Amino acid sequence: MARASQPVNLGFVAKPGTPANMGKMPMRRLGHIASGSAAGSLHRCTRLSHRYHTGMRCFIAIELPQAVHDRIGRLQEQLRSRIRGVGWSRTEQIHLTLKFLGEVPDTHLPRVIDAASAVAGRFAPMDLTVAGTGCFPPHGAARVLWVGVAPPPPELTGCAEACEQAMAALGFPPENRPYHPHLTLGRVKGFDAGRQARAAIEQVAHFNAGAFTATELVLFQSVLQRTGPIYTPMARLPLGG
Ligand code: 2AM
Repeated sequence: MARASQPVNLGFVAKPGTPANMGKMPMRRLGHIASGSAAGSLHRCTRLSHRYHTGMRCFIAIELPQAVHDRIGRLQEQLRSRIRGVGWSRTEQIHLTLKFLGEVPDTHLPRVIDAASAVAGRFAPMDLTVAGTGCFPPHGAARVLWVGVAPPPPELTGCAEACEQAMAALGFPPENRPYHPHLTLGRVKGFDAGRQARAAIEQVAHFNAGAFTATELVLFQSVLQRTGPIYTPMARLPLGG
């Protein structure tokens, strides 16, 4: 996946001695953001940010239904027995990212939610088929193993581009690579494992986890931990308004 080459700089300055990651902030303080309307929570959020000067690492994604997770879990099990040296994504956390934001200051969170909500409202629910497998980079030793969306419908790409533009308007740097919808199965550690992984992933290119209708975008918080990232939904943004 394309990576933002620069950290987001929106004029956010962490207060000395305060954690720069809102993941360490008690969740009850974030409750209104997750459940309330974005516009309604702006004032309260701004007040909070004056107190904490914190932010959170965020991305916009589509969640997968349980049946798709279950089939992806079985694929991971199958691959796990064939490839060593892969850090496997937690199955239940696998998602389809539309836009990675990086660090979002508290003060910007309501604006991010409003902008993402407006984008979601412009797109109808979309039928997605989770199928096909591949690796990043496309040649040589694999570093990221993924399951694809086949074929990616134009609405999905359009929605990702609209998220990109809406977030760029808020000051987030745009991705410099084309959007490639994928669900990360795992990350490969080491060159030999990368070659072995590519061969194994090619053998399951026919994989199909089924179709579902996406009805919302989700703004996730990502907290990086030694045991792997923890993703928490912060706002649910219905497609089609
Ligand atoms: P990936 O699985 O291909 O790494 C949370 O990290 C989500 O945002 C993941 O789906 C991840 O995609 C995606 N993402 C995109 N750009 C990222 C970046 N620069 N850093 C971390 N995650 C990124």
